[in-house]
Amino acid sequence: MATQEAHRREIRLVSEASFRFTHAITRRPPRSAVMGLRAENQGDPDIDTMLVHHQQYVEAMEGAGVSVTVLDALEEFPDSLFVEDTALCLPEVAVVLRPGAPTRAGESAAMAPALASVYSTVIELVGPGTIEGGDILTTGREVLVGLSERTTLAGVEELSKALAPWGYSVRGVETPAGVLHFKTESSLLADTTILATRQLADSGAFEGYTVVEVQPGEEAAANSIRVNDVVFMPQGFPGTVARVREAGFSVVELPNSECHKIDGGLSCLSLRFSPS
Ligand code: CIR
Repeated sequence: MATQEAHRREIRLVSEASFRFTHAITRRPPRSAVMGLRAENQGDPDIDTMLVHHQQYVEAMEGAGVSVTVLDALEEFPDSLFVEDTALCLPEVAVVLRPGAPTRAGESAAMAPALASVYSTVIELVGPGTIEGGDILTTGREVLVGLSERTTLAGVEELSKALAPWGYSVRGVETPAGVLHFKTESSLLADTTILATRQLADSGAFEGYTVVEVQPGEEAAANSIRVNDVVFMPQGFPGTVARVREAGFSVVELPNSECHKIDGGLSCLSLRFSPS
């Protein structure tokens, strides 16, 4: 009986690995973030406000039971606060990625030592493809990778080969034209439940998954993050927050106005993981 119970608990833990996290790595926003990449000009971010929001983000993660490392700001890389794009962290292995934006390519090497301090196995992709973490959605079933202007087929193939020894299945899908990253428009809520914009839900990428659609007009709410028992969502999207609560999830709203001006969502601000 006790063995069966332990086995059931192990299955539950394994299947929740995509949103149960003990650790996170973030990087303090640099003053140079005023020069961060963006598709449209929505005005420069106010860095003092961004720093306040970042601190709130770190405290919210800690409140969800995560031990958070805050790395020093890197002034030479204006987008370096968006650490998610530099690595993929799975329980067994961390993969150092290859950002496709030329101004961001050097951010990965700066992240590698922090990963080596917590993981016994760290792999570095060597190219020639490129792949950014914002295009990678790890579910309870597979690793979905959106092909985008930053993530190439060669990058997806290299990741797929790198993860094969651990039995991960990597599936390349399309990121809609004009959308920065696959996760700009989608997030994991539970193992097989995804929050997505209607555009992405209609793309066919989520066949076999339950999809909660963001309220039309609230597309930026699609970049949220499930962390342990909470879903962190950006402030200002009440219709979508109501839908996520209705679907049975606990929501904590966080301010993200300044990162939004340089196309950054909540997921971009951390690498979240539980090394095994
Ligand atoms: C960029 O264009 O690379 C940054 N300004 C925003 C990166 C957002 N990262 C993410 O969605 N994972």
